[in-house]
Amino acid sequence: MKKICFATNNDSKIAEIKLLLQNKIEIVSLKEINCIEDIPEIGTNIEENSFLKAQYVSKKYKIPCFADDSGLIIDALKGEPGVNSSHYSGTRNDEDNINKVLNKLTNIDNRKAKFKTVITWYENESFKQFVGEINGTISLKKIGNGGFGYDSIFIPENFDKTFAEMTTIEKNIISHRAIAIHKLMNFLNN
Ligand code: ITT
Repeated sequence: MKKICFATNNDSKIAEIKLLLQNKIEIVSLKEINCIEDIPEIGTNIEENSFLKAQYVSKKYKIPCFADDSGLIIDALKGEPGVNSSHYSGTRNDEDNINKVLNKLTNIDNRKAKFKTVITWYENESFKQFVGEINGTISLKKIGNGGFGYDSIFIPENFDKTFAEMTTIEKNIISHRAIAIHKLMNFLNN
C-alpha cells in the first residue's frame, strides 16, 4: 500500500481522516517522517495555506502528501475568522477564539456561517485541490464536549445540535472535511 503523508499537526484532524479513509490508504504523520519544524502558513487565503503546507512537506521529504487548511466563515463578520481561524484571538487557543467569535456576535441576529476545508494533494511537483463546505449557524453559547476547534459553536444546517454534540462518525457523514476527502479519494482511485 502506498504511503502518504498527511501534513498536519492537529491530532483531531488525523483521527477524523483515519476514520474516513478506513485503512484504504496508509497515512503517515509529520512526526513519523521527522518533520517537527513549523510549516510556514503565510498565504492570504485558505487555498494558499493548504497548498503551502502540502508543497513544503512533499518537496522537502520527497513523499506524496496532502494537507488540509480549514476555516470558519461567518456572514455577519464579513467572512471572519476565515484564513485567520487558528489564531483569531491572537492566540492559538480554541476557548479564546470561540469567545472572540461569540463576543463579536453579541446582539447580532444573522448567525449564518460555513466551514470550509481545502485539501491539497501534492506529488512529484504537481498538485490538485479539493474543496468541502458545510453551511450552518453559530450557536448563542458553547454546547457539547466532542470535536475540536469551533465545533462547540457550529450547528450544521438541518440539525439542531452542534458538531461538538455529535460523534466523530456522525460529523464525518456531513462535514466539510469529509466532503473534501471523498473528492480526494475519487481522484486517487481514478
Ligand atoms: P494544521 O494547520 O496543522 O493542519 P490547524 O489546527 O492549525 O492544524 P487549520 O489551520 O486548518 O488547522 O484550522 C484553522 C482553525 O479552524 C483551527 O482553530 C482549527 O481548530 C479550526 N478547525 C479546523 N477544522 C475544524 C473543524 O472540523 N471543526 C472545528 N474547528 C475546526
